Amino acid sequence: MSNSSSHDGAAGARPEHVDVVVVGAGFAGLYALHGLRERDLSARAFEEAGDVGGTWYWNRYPGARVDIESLQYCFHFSDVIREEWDWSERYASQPEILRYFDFVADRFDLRRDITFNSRVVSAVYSDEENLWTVTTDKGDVAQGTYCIMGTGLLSAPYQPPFPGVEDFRGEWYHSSRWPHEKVELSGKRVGVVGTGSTGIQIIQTIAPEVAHLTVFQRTPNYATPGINRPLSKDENRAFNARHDDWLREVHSMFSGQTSDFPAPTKSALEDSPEERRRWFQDRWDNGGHPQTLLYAYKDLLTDEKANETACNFVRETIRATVKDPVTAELMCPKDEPLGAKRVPLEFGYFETFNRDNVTLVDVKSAPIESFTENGLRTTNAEYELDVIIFATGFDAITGAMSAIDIRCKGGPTLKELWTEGPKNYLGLMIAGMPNLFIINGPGSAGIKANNVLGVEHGIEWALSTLDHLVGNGFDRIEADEQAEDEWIAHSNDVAEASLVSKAGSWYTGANIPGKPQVFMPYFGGWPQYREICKQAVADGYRGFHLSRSSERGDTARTQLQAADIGR
Ligand code: NA7
Repeated sequence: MSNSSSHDGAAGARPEHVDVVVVGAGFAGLYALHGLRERDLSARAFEEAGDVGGTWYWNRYPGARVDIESLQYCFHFSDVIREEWDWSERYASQPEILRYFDFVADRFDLRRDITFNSRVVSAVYSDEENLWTVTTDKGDVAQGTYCIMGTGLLSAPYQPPFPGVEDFRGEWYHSSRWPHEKVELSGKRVGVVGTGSTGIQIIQTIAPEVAHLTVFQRTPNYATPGINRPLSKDENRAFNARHDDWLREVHSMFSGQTSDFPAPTKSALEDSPEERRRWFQDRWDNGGHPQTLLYAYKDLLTDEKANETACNFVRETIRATVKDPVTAELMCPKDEPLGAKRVPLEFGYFETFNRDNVTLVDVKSAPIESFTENGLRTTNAEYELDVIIFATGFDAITGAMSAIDIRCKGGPTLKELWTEGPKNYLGLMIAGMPNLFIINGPGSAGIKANNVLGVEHGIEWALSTLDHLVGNGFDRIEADEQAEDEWIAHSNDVAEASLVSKAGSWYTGANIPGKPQVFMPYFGGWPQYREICKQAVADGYRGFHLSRSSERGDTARTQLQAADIGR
């Protein structure tokens, strides 16, 4: 298809004309480029980072590791990739995942369509021309009929605006902007702010190396054990041999992940306390994200009393592990259900607090006020530190897209459209933003399931939609506003019916001051989500408007054009 004007990536280059402009070179961007090339559709991808990898390019802090089993957390669309790549650990480390990205990019020769070190600052759609114009901070411009936003869930770091940073004489880092060169921590007094998944990984990794570690904790987390181990070539092969069966199974799982345990059928309240304890202990000892405690019983995410039994199990385990009773009590999460926040995986985290060189500081009762020349000051003490690490999370799910000036010419920006929360239809498209595909964005079930499956679903939906548009002479698709409202109402209903919306977190936007608070992932379950998306297509792209530029103004609902589909 179209590709005019050579692209040299230089500032001020004239617009490159392609069929599809892709934003990002993480899982979504790479799969999009591969799929587009297979269809002979031209593409240009822009990536802020210096190479492929998305969140795995940036999050190179000590101890960074995936919290979904490596065999599941990877591309599933390609036999070639699976056959030529072996994972070396149950939970791969960040360097190994980055090597995987490098391998995929090389294997499919994807880098030639990517401009690196170039951050997209605007994406503007012209209704007249049916064209997206995407511009970067380096002055690169690409124009295409379609735009795929593969900007990632966790790519806009959040740094609390503590005053006095310019006074601090030591070094400080955000976990998600970790330097490429080694940061020397040995023999230093190090402070870590934040005890989410990232903080936990950093703390358990650096504690043995540093002179002293001060952990600034605002809210404790129900972390559960990962139980990592090496994976042999044979285990990789065995997984590949049953890959088709695995795919069928995973697509039938509410959680979008498979585990060593069968799907739960019992209520937690049906078992005696002793039976429950054994049941939980089995899963705890096996480790792993979905199969830990959340899916030990069928009602842990829907019934507060059932959930509390699992919370108590985790608290008892923390109290039995952390020797200092005051520290142990501070580390026990209270007043929030297990699973409402994403459950971090830990690898010796709780034991870390038995070390003499580790101190826990409760910054809920005495919040951090400012940096000082020598460290950090809370409302009741000053802490002298050589290095401060912020593991304070992300403006998740919407942050990266909202940072881009995305709009239709003359219309509101996406950020303005989302002032009350991120409206969208099926987590795939947005009313008022034609031909813009969002991948694993708000409204997608992939966020709560396995993110890579979510990405593959979003990209495959976009690619098959492009096939449909091209094959039927359409060149414009847009979500219907009413369909969007109905989807958001349904999404809110399913979230409300469970316990997942009962705690503030990056899922709800509560971690970012001033951000509208809505439960952003779809929580009707992975199979139901896939089925709803599939059914919308089968019903003639129900809830979308498809049209041809040559018939501008023709906005007839696509149900009326159902006869065209499948021609
Ligand atoms: P999270 O899970 O959002 O955790 C951020 C942590 O930072 C959390 O403990 C916060 O405490 C803490 N935080 C944020 N602001 C402050 C201030 N001002 N003072 C003290 N502490 C603060 O981000 P992660 O990077 O750990 O994990 C994100 C996802 O990445 C994770 O779920 C995995 O999927 C991978 P709070 O809980 O808000 O009280």
